[in-house]
Amino acid sequence: MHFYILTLFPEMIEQALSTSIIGRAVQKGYLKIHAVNIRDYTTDKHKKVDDYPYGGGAGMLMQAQPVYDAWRSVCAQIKDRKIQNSSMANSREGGLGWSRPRTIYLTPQAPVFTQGMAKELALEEELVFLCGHYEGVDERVLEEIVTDYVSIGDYVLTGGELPAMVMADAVARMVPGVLANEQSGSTESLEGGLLEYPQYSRPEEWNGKKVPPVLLSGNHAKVEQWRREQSILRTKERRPDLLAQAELTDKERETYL
Ligand code: 6GU
Repeated sequence: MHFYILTLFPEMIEQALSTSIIGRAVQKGYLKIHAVNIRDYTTDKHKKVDDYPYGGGAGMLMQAQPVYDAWRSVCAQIKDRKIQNSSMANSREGGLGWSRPRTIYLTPQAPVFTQGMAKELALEEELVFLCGHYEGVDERVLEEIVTDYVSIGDYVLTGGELPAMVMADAVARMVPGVLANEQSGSTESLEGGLLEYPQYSRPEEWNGKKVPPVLLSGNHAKVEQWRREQSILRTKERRPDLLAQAELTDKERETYL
């Protein structure tokens, strides 16, 4: 899967996404991260990419031209790669029409990102993220290129880079092969709308605290039952708002809620 991240701070992206699990997935060829510097596309002789908002107000806006030209360049790269990969003869589009890539603008003025969205976006062959800075981006270029507006939560950040990296990480780990253990992509927190159960490793006793005995019992069914109960109780305690949507049996609702 290809991630194209349009930003004024490409080093920030390259640094973060070259580390740990995502970095390993890039090295193994499951993911490719393209950090695209919007400033490289400005036609301004002083390399300017921002200007004052019409009508006045605080701060500067990113101008339409460099953003649009950077995006067009990414679209051309995607198209070239598709032509290379598909023999022109049996390509459905005959090498002509190409649908525009999914293009996500990171903004607090949008629906909040969820695990469900991460799963859905992981089915795409390529994703384009536009990171705004300053007070935002000229509305006209957003209208032209953006397919999805996404926020990562109800608070304000200084730019879209951290949200883009949050989304890229969450999407990437749903791409087959990225996680070493395929199971961990699905049985974790938020699957079935419940939080994950507590976990323990060696030693059996630490700081006067013992590992719950059921986990040492070797009884698989009992362990699963205990984990399920812990998930429900933890969700009730920490995120009661999730319980309405959670997949619980009638018996579980009766027993725990
Ligand atoms: Cl997606 N962008 C910015 N700039 N701030 C945010 C956000 C996004 N989500 C929450 N705060």
